[in-house]
Amino acid sequence: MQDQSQSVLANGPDSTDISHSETLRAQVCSSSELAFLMEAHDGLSAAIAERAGFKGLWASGLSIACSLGYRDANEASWSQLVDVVERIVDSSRLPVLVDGDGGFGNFNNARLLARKLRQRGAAGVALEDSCFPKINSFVGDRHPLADVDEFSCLLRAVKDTVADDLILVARIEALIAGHGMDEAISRAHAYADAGADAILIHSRRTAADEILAFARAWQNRLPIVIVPTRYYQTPVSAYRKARISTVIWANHSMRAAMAAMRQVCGRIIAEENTASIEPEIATLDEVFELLRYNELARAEERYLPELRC
Ligand code: SPV
Ligand code: MG
Repeated sequence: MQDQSQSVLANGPDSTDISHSETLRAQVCSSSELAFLMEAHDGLSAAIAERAGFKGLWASGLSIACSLGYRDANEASWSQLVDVVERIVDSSRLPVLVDGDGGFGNFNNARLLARKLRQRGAAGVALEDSCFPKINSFVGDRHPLADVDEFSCLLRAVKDTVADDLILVARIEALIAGHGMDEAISRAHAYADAGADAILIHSRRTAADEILAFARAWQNRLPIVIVPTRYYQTPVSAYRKARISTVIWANHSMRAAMAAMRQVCGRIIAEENTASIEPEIATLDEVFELLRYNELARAEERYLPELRC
């Protein structure tokens, strides 16, 4: 049974003895166990993921953009991202790996982003070698890659700025951009040399063949992180066998929420009544319990004694 007094709205990163980055490093970088990171795009989705039993969170650029009504094309600013990350961090005790896109500019923007993410209690940042403004990896065919030397220097600048306070995941978009495995592997080596802690290799195929081929060629020089959004049919046993380090379930809470909201809106429009949907949606008591309204009531007893009369 989870300690409910700590689960949601804890005091952020200071409330734990071990730093979030150490926890994430243990999961992503030094564990022989396959780790899972669950997408969160706000405080509520973070709290729900923690309650479900996940041990780490992915602050997804796509899902955060979507929840703000933006496209995943750097329409949300870095400061909007940082603000949402703060809510995610504050709403669970889990380490949060933040999707930092391409760093929102050059090395200077990327190291500023990393510094701000550290201040807000993130555990790590993933930076991808796409050009600003990026577009989601599954949209269209135009995915120009950043220059490998420039992106390596950007990673170096981030590492020099945040050292081990944030896990630095270098994400390779070469396969998304239509380049071959050689390009992906040579970029991975360049990013490892630049100080990355782990490599995220992304693929838009519906089978995991590219990812597994990458893992074979890479030979575990650094831990591998994957995002099986399109190749969801592959069982995770294949990733364990390939010694993949971390699987990110990148957008499933956002998509589940979208489907549920669409359905409920449609039914209320059609039925002009909520009676039939009541049994299918979260009760208000569940909302109050998850967000620990009881803690507030106890605090009022303590700090607002006049309420007693
Ligand atoms: C995200 O969740 O924003 C990601 C993963 O970057 S993907 O959408 O698959 O590119
Ligand atoms: Mg993204």
